[in-house]
This record gives sequence, C-alpha cells and structure tokens, in this order.
Amino acid sequence: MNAAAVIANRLAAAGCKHAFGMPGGEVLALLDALRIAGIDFTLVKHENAGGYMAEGSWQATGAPGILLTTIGPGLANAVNSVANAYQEQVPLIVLTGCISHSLAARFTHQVIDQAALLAPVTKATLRVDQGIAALTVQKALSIALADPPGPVLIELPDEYLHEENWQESNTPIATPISSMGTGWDTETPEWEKANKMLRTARKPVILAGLGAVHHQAGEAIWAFAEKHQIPVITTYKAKGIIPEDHPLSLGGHGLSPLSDKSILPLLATSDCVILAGYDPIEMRDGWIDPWAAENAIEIMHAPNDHGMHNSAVRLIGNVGTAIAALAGPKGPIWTNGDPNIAKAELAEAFAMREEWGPHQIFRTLNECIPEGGIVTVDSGAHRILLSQMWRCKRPNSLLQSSAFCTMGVAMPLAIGYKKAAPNVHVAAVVGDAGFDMTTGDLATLRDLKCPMAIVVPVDESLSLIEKKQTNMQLKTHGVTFTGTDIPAVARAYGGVSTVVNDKETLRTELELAWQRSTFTVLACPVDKAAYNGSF
Ligand SMILES: Cc1ncc(C[n+]2csc(CCOP(=O)(O)OP(=O)(O)O)c2C)c(N)n1
Ligand SMILES: [Mg+2]
Repeated sequence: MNAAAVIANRLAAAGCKHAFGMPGGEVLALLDALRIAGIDFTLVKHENAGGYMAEGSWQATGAPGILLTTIGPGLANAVNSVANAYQEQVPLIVLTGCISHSLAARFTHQVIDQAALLAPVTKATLRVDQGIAALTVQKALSIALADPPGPVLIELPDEYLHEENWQESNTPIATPISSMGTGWDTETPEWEKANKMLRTARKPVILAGLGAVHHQAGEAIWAFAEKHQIPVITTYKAKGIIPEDHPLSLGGHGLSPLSDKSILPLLATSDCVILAGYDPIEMRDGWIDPWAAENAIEIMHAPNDHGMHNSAVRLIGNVGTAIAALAGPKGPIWTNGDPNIAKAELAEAFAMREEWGPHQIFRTLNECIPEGGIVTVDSGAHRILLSQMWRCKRPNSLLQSSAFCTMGVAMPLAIGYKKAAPNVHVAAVVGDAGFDMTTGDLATLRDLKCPMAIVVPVDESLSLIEKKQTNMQLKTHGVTFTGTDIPAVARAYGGVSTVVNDKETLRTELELAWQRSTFTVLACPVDKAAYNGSF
C-alpha cells in the first residue's frame, strides 16, 4: 500500500464514488489508486468543469465531491470552481500533486505556491506527510463537511506517490463531524426572547436560505409555516424548501430589483422575521439591513461574520429542530393581507409577456421537466428571470451558482449530477455566451454517453451586462457577438440539436430529449429586449 492508495481508500470509505478532473504525470498514481478503490473517474476538458461536476455529484449523492488536477497549470485552471465551491458551500476535496520540499528548494518548472493560490478560496490546504495520509484525508473530510461546508485542498508530494510499505502513524482519526446536531436548550434567555417575540407577532415572516437546505429543514419549516399560517420567502438556493405552488410560498428572491419591490417592503414592515439558515451571500446589495434588527430572530447553521443585517436573537445550531421548537403567534396575523398582495404583485410582474421569448421558454421547461427531474441554470439575464419564474416542488431541484454567480456552471453541474444519478432527468439552461464558454463539456457528454436537454436562449449578447451598460447610459460596447451555429457545434460533438422558435416545438423536442441516449441541445433564439424591465 502506498500513500495514494491510503487516500483513495479513505475517500471510498467516506462514500465517494465519483471523481472528476484531468491528470498530469504527477497524479497518475492517485488516479490509479482511485480506480482500484472503486471510485469512478470522469475525464473533463477543463478543470473548472471538473469542480462543478464534482458539485453535481455531491448534490446527487450527498458524498463530498472529488476534483483531481495535476500540479501547477492544472490546479490553477481549477481556481474558479474551487472559489465557487467556497462561496456556494460545497464540500469539495481537491486532490493534486506537489513536489517534495527538498526538490522545491532548487527546481522551478511548473512550481507555484499552490496552497497560497487556493488559501483564500478553501477552508483548509493540507499536505500529506510521512505516515499521515489517512489522517490528512479524514481531516479534510471533517473540515469540508463541517458547517458551512466548503472545499479543502490535499497536496500529495511526489516522493510519497509510489512509496510502497507506507507506514501510517497510529494517530487516532476523528470521524467527520456532523453538522446535524439536534439538541436545543430552550430554557435560555435567547429562546425566551425569541418565543416572546413570536407570541406577540402580528406580521411574522420566514426567510429561509442555504443553511436550511444544508440541514434539510424543509419539513420543519413547512409544518411550522402551515401551523401558524406564516408566509415563507427563500433565497434562490432554498427555492422549494416548501413547494413553491403552496399558498404560503412567496418564492425565491435576492437578485431581482423587480421582485424586491414586493418583497423588501414586506420584510421592512414585518414585526418578526424568522431567519431560517438565511445566508445573505446570495443577495444583491439591496438586501443590506432589510428589516429592523429588533424584529429578527436568526437561526443559523454557523455564526455570521458579515454586516448585511442584524437580529435581536441569534440561535446557532440545527435549523430544522430549532424551527420545530419555536412558539407561534397567539393572535391573528397579517390582517391587512399584505403577503397575498405581494404574491399577486409578483405573479403579475413575472407573468408571461410574449408568445415566444425567455418567459415562454422557462415556463414551458418548468412544465415539461419530468417528476423528480432537476434543472441547472447558468449566470446571466436568463438565470435571474428563470429563477423568479421557476416553481420548485422540492429543494435542490434548481441548481445554480447564486453566491459566486459564475458563468460556466450549468452544463458541468448537470453532467456531474447525471453521472451520479443516471436515472434522474436533467436539463441545463445556459446563455449563449455561457454555451460558448463551455462547449468542451459537450465532449464529456459524448464520452459519458449522457442524455440530457440543454436549452440555450440565443440573444447574441451578454444580456445581463448589456442591460447594466445601458442603464449606466454607456455605449453598447464589448458585450455583443455573432451567433454560433449551435446545432452544428452540438452535432460535431455527437449530440442532437435543433433551432426552436415556438412553444409547441419546444415541448415536443423536450419530450424527445428525455427519450434519447445522447444529449440534445435546443437553440432558442430570443429577442434580448424581452429582458427589459423583466426582473
Ligand atoms: C466567469 C464569469 N465571467 C463573467 C461574468 C460576468 N457575467 C455575468 S452574466 C454575464 C453574461 C452572460 O451572457 P449569456 O451567457 O449570453 O447570458 P445572458 O445574460 O445573455 O442571458 C457575464 C459576462 C461572470 N459572472 N462569470
Ligand atoms: Mg446571451
């Protein structure tokens, strides 16, 4: 047994079944060890895609994602996806090689300070040393999974790669800590204060975020909301924490000034805002101090160190069990009907506008995605409108980068999910610039023989940025491009593709896409003007 085998076996024991990445000579022993340990490896065309695919596999299985890169350029290529995992709170193990300490003193080729490069975007950077491979992996898993989850780098020095007769030290190895601790002492002054605020509340509202999703607090929130008839607002990540067609759901928010017009006044007038795992990392700056601090009860999976808002009571621990233990209002609530007025305003603001365009595409896809299916969406104008219009029946059924908001995630996230959960129907919605950024992922889809639908709203523009440019009264510059022949590109990679210009064809093509054994790209020309004033 060598160090690479120890690492791979530990990861397999932690339930990891999938790894993604691109090897170089320095990690071939690790790659082989993963194979022997039964961890499937997907070769990607860009390391960033590997990081997002690893996230997709975590979303599908709950096991930490694994990204394998070679030293230097390989790891440097992955920085965006690691930073994304950091902000999106994804437990990601990044495996790479490094040169030995003694060689590093003289050798320079491809040698950079990898730990320093990733330090600002990882929870920890660890380096395997003599006898502590298992300990290092276990530590990495503990750190990656602890609240809030995030990425950890493990560097394996080349001198240990092939060393047979690897001797592990006898250091006791802690099992990864669970973020799901349940115990609450409700006799504390904080709890008394929280319950007093709730009993006297007349305008309570729940704002649920990523922490509620991590703690699978949906059922508790749903039960509590229904019991006391309290409306539920979520971030984009927490969409579906209660079904979004439920009368108490006010949908997901955070990046749309148009939806903020209806939601922020509700929060400002609320006399009891229950923050259920709400992390404002997903929100635009309009969400600074959206409520009176004395009216907020904050239940967080981890202490906050931001300055986005404040609260009268802070309860740090499991979100679901805390919600279940809270008291409820004693008198009638929202007698002025404001939540229903806001709900009606939102329905009106994001209603279908045109026979064909982004609204129609997103509504149709939302209707056509089979039960249990998941959709990923990239960054851009399309994402904000889609997120506002989309109705999630379950949490984690619409996946996106909503904290880091990077482009280039939708296709690889979908691929990683599909790889780990082959029976789930998966679709990716990606802007035309995002598509051009990640066409290499189509080659991965081809290699994996992975069927899925990829829907591309084609507007020949970085519409979100062009919109901002126009709002700043700047000349349109550097934001438009000539259209790619998307069907030709998709076919060249072995997929099926067509241009879609109407709702009925979109429905038919989606039906066909679910039945195919290869991927389907639907290029949907839209007028970018449809986004004007739309979110
Ligand atoms: C990696 C990365 N580069 C740049 C940006 C800034 N950005 C955000 S949205 C966007 C436009 C995306 O264009 P497209 O994919 O066509 O989507 P659209 O806005 O047209 O719907 C850009 C450039 C980003 N978020 N991430
Ligand atoms: Mg575009």
